[in-house]
Amino acid sequence: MAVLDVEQNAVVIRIVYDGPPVAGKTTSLRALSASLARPMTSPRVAGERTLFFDWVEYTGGLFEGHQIRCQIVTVPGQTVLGHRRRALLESADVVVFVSDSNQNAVETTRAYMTQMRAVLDKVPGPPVGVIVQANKRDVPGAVDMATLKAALPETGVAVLESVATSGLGVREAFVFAVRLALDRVREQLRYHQLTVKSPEVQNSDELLQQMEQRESDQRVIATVEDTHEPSAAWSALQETVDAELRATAKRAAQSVEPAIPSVPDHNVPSGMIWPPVEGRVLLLEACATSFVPRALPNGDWVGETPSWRFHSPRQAVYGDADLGRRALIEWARMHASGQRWFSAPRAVVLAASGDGMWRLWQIVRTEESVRDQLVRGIADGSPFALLRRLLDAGRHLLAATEAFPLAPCRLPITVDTVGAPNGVPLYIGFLPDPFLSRASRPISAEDRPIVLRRELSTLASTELRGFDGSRFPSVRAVARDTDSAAVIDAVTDVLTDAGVVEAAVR
Ligand SMILES: Nc1nc2c(ncn2[C@@H]2O[C@H](COP(=O)(O)OP(=O)(O)OP(=O)(O)O)[C@@H](O)[C@H]2O)c(=O)[nH]1
Ligand SMILES: [Mg+2]
Repeated sequence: MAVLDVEQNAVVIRIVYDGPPVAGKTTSLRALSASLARPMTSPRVAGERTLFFDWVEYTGGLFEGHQIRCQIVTVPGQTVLGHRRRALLESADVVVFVSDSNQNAVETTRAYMTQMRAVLDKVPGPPVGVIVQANKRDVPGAVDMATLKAALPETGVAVLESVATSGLGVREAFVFAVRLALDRVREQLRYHQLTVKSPEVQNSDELLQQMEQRESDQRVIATVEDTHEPSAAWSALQETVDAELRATAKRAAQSVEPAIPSVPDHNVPSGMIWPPVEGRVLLLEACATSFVPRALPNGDWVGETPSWRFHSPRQAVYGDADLGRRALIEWARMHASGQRWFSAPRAVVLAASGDGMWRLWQIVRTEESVRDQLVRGIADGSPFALLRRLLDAGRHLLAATEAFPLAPCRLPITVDTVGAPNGVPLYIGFLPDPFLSRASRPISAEDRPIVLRRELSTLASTELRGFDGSRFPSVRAVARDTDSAAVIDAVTDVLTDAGVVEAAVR
């Protein structure tokens, strides 16, 4: 969006600070604002979280006789605000991608950078430059730079280290970014692509106004489109926040910060649970036994009650209820569109987390996995029956490699995430965050046996250890006509590798 403002004799460029949630974009801009001695404005923040952007304006230096005016903005990192992030990225002349050095942020960093690249690739004109500002280098256990670089989805990108809280490295990244932006402007000049006009927005207020206007235009379009697919569940989900919700929000805002998030219960306000009616019934049952959630190493929260499992991704936390509800709608949409592939019942709930924030939980009934089925076989079956179960496991896994790639998002095919409650393979694990999930992709006929062998070997090496090979019949003696050759071969090879059957008994 660089423009040549002839009236002001200035080239106006936009430098966008992008990156995963809480990576330190706002903190970087705050440090830069201090270093440049220019004020930072942050409209409509929710606590520490950016909702729209932070803004700093800086004029300094000359380019071809024109002053260089920099509009420096951060994006909001929360996944649910992806539409605002995208709009700002589309306006960038250069991006400072702020990454987080915490071990558990590597996956998100990677996903965010891939998303950023997809947006930038569509920006018309010369390529938009990117510099990675590897932030939080001071945190204990920070991933080393080589690992961090290797985890980035693109190679050859400039990376500078920073500690935004102390300002270290922030100004250097900014100076480099301005250079990249001016390289782009020079290309635009060369090909007569540089627009000569005053910039669309002159200050933070105007940018906010522009973004709000665009969003309200899009809502009108979305409302018109929505009327084509009326559904009681959807309209119930989208009903406005009622007094009940406001009361809960107030209670949540008053409570003190707990280390462990509060868990949902069946009294959550309406509009905060999907599916609206069955979901509440499910919650009543699932939460009949209380549980204390525990954090996984990646920062996600999980919990179990006798027949139910709960999961809340690290990043699925929202500063206000409306944002959470927006995310809930995306989660619900994904659940609804993939019912053919997912075990049921399932629910998604937005619950006050106890610290004034809101957290999304998904709740799944515990189903027997391919691994569980085999383990049950070990406990009560003969070697013959056990082998039969291994062949069944292979059949379900192979069927999953054919069926799951048709689901609306990529689903991991493992002995723990595939089950066959009614003889048909279903995904029994937790769904990925729809804002971060990857598109499903077909698994080729050559790759399917590879997945099959990988998962069967996992089963053999963990569950069949200690079995005496001499007790096993040959795989062919147990196989039925309905077992495919791919499964029979895979089971035979895996058992032979595990030393459970002799190669000779094939
Ligand atoms: N230790 C350490 N903490 C940092 C650093 N940079 C930022 N933080 C902390 O990380 C937290 C999040 O920082 P923000 O700057 O608000 O993150 P953000 O990327 O703007 O987050 P969103 O706006 O929600 O996307 C704050 O508590 C910061 O103090 C750093 O270099 N080192
Ligand atoms: Mg921020």
